[in-house]
Amino acid sequence: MGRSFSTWLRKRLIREHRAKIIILGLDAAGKTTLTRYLKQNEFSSPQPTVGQNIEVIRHRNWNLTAIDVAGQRHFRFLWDTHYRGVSGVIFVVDASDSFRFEEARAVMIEHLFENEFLKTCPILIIANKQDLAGSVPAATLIQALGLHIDLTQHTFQIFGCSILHGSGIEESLDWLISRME
Ligand code: G3D
Repeated sequence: MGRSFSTWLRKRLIREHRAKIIILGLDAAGKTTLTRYLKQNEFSSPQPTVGQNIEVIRHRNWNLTAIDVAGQRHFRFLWDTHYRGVSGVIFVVDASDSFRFEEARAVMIEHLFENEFLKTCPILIIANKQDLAGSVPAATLIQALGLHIDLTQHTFQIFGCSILHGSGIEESLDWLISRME
């Protein structure tokens, strides 16, 4: 499928309130928990993802095909196969795990900022696990991940969330779809 056909299809689907979104982040950030939460509207502890999970999620009057790709280093090459036709990106960060912020930043630079396919996609960053003591608030995470330096060419927003408590998720998804329209 050529790039122009892919762009045409993406725009047409968006007019019909349908879109493909991709959920990325390091392993254990909460990607699968988020995907399940969006599907079932409740928290459940998942099994680790092998490969990817694909779910159709209904949010407001949108149908979102969400692709949750395994975050372990040896699965990250698989991310490349999903970028075409994506209208929005969710990048989940475990805001309580400051030891991995540097790794998260490196992955964002490699897979998001230098990615031809995602140049025009809005990027929603979820600072997850706000319920845990020691988790970093969204504003601090922007600095810790260097987003104010690296993300100047992209439309992005960061939301502090706890999937466990169901807080921050609705608003963050509202922002994403508002930027895809
Ligand atoms: P991944 O898909 O990014 O690899 P998972 O991550 O969705 O498998 O989640 C990893 C662990 O984080 C899971 O715990 C999950 O329950 C937990 N988790 C996800 N979101 C939250 C949250 O908002 N708060 C807290 N406290 N924990 C969360 P286990 O114990 O199954 O490894």
